Amino acid sequence: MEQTMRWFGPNDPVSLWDIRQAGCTGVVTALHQIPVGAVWTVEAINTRKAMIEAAGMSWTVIESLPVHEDIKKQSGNYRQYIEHYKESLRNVAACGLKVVTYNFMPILDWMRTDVSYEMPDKSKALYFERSAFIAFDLFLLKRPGAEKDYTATDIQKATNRFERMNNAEKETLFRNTMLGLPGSDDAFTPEQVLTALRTYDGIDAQKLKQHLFYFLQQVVPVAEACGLKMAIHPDDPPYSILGLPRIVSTAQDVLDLLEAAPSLANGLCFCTGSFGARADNDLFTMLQAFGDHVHFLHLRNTKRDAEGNFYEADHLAGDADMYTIVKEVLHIMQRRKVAIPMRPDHGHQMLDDLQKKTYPGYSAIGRLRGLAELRGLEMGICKSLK
Ligand code: DNO
Repeated sequence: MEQTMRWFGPNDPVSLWDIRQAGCTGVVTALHQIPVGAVWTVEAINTRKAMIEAAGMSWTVIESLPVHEDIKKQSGNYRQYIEHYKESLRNVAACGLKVVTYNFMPILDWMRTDVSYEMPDKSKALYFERSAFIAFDLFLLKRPGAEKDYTATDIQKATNRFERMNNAEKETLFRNTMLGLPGSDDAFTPEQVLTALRTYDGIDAQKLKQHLFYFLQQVVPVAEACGLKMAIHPDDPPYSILGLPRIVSTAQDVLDLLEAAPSLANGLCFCTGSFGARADNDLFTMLQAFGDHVHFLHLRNTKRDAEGNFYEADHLAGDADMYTIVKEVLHIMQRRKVAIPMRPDHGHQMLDDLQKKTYPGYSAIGRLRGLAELRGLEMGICKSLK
């Protein structure tokens, strides 16, 4: 696998040299400064590429080339935004890049209730606590009609959970859930979220899928023609939240989107942490089935419990059997004769990083630990296969 780490650009407290010292040959990044929907110019792409190359690495994957909300809703200027997307793809390819990650989650990207959940070794992890999330939805965001999405038991548990929280805990929960998009420092306000949620009235999962399929039918041929691979990131967590449809959560969802635009350029960012947060996703079978379409890997691990909570476990711990997964990835790479880029993800905040301010999940040392473990696992399997 090609070893990479995500870099949020020149403002990231983790430097390119830190990433190089972690043993990476590739960097995963995006032009976060360009507003969603605007064209990425060749000049802007090349400037970023040169920075990465000056640190002795290559820009292996774009994460993400974000999809404008109008495209997801097929509203407003969506046709123009699709044309912009195509132009960005052509520019990216002209600069020699090969893989483009994106997602189709309405409004929000990943969601956690706690970004400094203390582990037994005193490192800090990201955590999704179901009752806290429901409490946020019902009592902090106060989303109209939210009660309809939950059972009476869910609501009771969330009420008890909320009553036990002091004001500081309520504020932290609110801040964590409203963190905004990865790579941005801006949090959403409840009013902004409620207004945005209303714009999805009338868009159910079936409709959102149609919008995704239309988008794919438009952009995949362009990607294919210019030698790019598209890699959609699954929903995180992999189910509907805040009443919004989510449509890249299961094996069936993946089958549907691959069928909608048949091409090897229509592919996946196979995120073991996101898919793995659902007990009914069998990661190994999914990898076997979709191996030809896996163009990027997020190899992180989550630990679920019966209540629907999950935390980010150490990369080789948690519910995903990393040994079986990496072994299958090695088979896929042998068959396809490629090195699939991978990155560790959502490392624990630990050691010196406990004192630093970094993007949640993206401190250096925890990811370095994950990467080192995965690198060793890969080498061990490789040698034993010979
Ligand atoms: C979280 C990331 C996601 C991912 C996007 C891809 O840490 O894995 O935010 O970058 O969903 O578009």
